[in-house]
Amino acid sequence: MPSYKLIYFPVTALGEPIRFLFSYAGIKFVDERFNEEDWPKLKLTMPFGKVPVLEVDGKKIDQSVAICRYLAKQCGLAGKNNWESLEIDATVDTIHDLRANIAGFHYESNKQAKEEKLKAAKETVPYYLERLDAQVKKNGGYFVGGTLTWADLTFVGLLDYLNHMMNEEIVEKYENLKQLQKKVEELPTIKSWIKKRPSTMYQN
Ligand SMILES: N[C@@H](CCC(=O)N[C@@H](CS)C(=O)NCC(=O)O)C(=O)O
Repeated sequence: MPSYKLIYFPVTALGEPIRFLFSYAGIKFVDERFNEEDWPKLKLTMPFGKVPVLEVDGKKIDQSVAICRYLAKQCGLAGKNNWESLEIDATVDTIHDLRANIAGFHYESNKQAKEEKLKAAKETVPYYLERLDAQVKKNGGYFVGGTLTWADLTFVGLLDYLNHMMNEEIVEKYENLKQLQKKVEELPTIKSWIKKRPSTMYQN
């Protein structure tokens, strides 16, 4: 088994689906969280100046979604066939489209532009959530194939960050997504990770 070190800010956000996957798979990893003030110097050492970055036996690799896919393949969460793998990839990309939409508003510094982006997000977010909720309903309580995949861990892993940015519980009105969240958070390995993980500004 290679040695793994995950390097990220001391928050959940893009790091958390990766941490969920390590925990689910029972793979040991070093959860390296650096202080904000160390970032400018550390940034120079990252492949594309961004994190999360995973070190695998000392080799650095970036892109959180690619890292999740790599881990999911190792623990049987990447679909039963090529079609399911494609469906999972598409779902994860959709979840990140939703995240980008919310982040576009949250990180906007111009007051007027922020208000406009919030107004747009108030329409776009339900558009995505209705469809994601219907997808879970249609697929027996999970996003793809009637069983747990890394799309489910991605969504639930990112949820507190999305809630933080929207300043509300975004799945509150979506029964199937709510049940999915509950199911994932109650998986014994995820439950024990959530219990032991360091507290961050995005956690409930
Ligand atoms: N597509 C990349 C996005 C990475 C990214 O935008 N990371 C942000 C933190 S969430 C970052 O490194 N920001 C600091 C910077 O750009 O200096 C991924 O999913 O890993």
